[in-house]
Amino acid sequence: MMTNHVIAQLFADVADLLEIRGDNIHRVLSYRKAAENIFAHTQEVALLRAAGQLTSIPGIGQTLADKIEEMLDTGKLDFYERLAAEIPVTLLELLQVEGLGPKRVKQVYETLGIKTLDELETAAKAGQLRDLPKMGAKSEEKLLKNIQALRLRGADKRLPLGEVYPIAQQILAALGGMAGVVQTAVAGSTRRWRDTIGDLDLLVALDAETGDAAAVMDAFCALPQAAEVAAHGPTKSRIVLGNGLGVDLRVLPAANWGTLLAYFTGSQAHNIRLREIAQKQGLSLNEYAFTNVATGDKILCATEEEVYATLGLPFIPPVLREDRGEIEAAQAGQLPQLIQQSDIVADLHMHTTWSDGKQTVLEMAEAAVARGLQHICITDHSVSLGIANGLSVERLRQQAAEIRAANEQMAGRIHIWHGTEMEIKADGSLDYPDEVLAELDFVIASLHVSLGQPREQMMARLLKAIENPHVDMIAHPTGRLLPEREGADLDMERVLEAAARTQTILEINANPRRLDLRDIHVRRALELGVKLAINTDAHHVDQFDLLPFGIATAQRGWATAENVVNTWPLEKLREGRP
Ligand code: DGT
Ligand code: CA
Ligand code: CA
Ligand code: ZN
Repeated sequence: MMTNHVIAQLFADVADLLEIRGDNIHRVLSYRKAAENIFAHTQEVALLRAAGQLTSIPGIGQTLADKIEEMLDTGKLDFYERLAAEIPVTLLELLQVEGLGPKRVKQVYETLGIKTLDELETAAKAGQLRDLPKMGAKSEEKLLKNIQALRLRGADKRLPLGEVYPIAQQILAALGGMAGVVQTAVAGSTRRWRDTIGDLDLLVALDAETGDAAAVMDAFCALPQAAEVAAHGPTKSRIVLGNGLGVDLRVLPAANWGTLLAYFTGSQAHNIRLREIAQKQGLSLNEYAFTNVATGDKILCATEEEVYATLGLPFIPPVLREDRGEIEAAQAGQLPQLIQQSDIVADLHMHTTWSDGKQTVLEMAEAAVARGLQHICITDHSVSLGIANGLSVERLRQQAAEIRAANEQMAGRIHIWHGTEMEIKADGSLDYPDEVLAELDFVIASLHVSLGQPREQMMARLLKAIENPHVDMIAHPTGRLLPEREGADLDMERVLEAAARTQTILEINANPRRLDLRDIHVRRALELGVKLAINTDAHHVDQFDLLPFGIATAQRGWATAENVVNTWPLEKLREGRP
């Protein structure tokens, strides 16, 4: 079956093959972006086609729509077949080797006939690569190391943002204290708060007088976290950490900071759009500066605001920089007023010692007060989730009494709702009967078990929960776990439509292992009028601090404060409940 997944993979391969062939970068990117958008699209491409709506997918114009129709009709893509006849598709695996770009892949293929990773490794071991232009014995040795590293980590391994973020903070703290360092920043996908990270990009700005780039580079390469130094240069170095994460560091004078930060924050697709706007103004743009093409004059930007202002644009927050319409919105003065953490007054999903949480109701309440929350909802697991010590109806009622007492004790400093995180069982039934649900302030339904069931079965389970009038919210709807578990096979469009129709809230689970709903589903949910929640699902008071990951995911889906029920005060949430 030509699922979105299969179509996206074919387009991604076409992009890579075109790049190896040396095609126009715009053409390459149009296929690559189409692949990303199709992969993440909530609606099945086959259904969109039937409705004549293929071009409603971002990045799909008539040309690509025709290609999709061809794939759906014939099960293959003639353009891909022709490329594959011209360029061996085994070259695609070579692109996974760190530091091996399409130009080099083309070169080793054309000059040495190397088509596979094994052949490349054999050639490197035999010393056959060192004499190629711009190679050398050292580069050859590094390439061999990178081939072996690839075999160890496996292709395309991305780490969850939650693992990368603290590492970034640690390294920047170590470098930020050095003499002559004016500013440090994370860049790349980490600064854009993407859910998974290919490699970490770090930047350091130096004082023109006192800055010492070589000292910063030495300190970076000597970090205790560095398992390996992949490159050690005067302004650019790369280390690899024990967990396989590559970390790039670049050092530049503070006067270039704005263009540097913008360039390395990306995304690449966003950057290309910025450069096109610059070109229309007779400017070129790279990481160092704008250059007036006619006069050669440079415009240095010390801040990103200056970069965008030079292009006649308002500042575009990094979370939006994916070329998903943010440039057009900025040009029209219609960037969304993104939700901020300071807008949040409630957390509606958390656990206590009643099930598998580490703290009591009162301890969670105190921790929530300390974080400025006005109301929280205690949602321990339900009876069938035995491994999490789920609550029987009897224990649920005992808990209600404890929460009443806790509310009295908190004396208005915070309000505690009594809820549940109820299992949607493998057979599709719900874990508590309706009359028990009716006693609760807030009912979450969740999928934790048998996530591998076929789509129709998963959909039936989830839709039944959404349709139940007592269910207020669905937690982490797909059940994905980053980086290893993809989540249930759901027709997200139908899920979102049902949630909109029944006014069921969908959660953005802030835990960085989940970030579920993901950004693109958030965006579509908002288009359909679905209400969202951002919850930490804290099992420990420290996990309240995971909230920024949820906020960023909401922002990446263009959410404003009004879209998110956690910004609503107590009374509004009480009344707004279906
Ligand atoms: P990742 O590492 O796969 O999670 O994603 P990024 O976005 O961090 O990508 P990375 O590390 O390859 O590059 C960091 C940024 O540097 C990227 O977002 C934009 C910029 N950049 C890298 N390569 C290119 C390029 O070939 N052209 C342009 N315009 N920008 C690039
Ligand atoms: Ca990166
Ligand atoms: Ca990088
Ligand atoms: Zn939970």
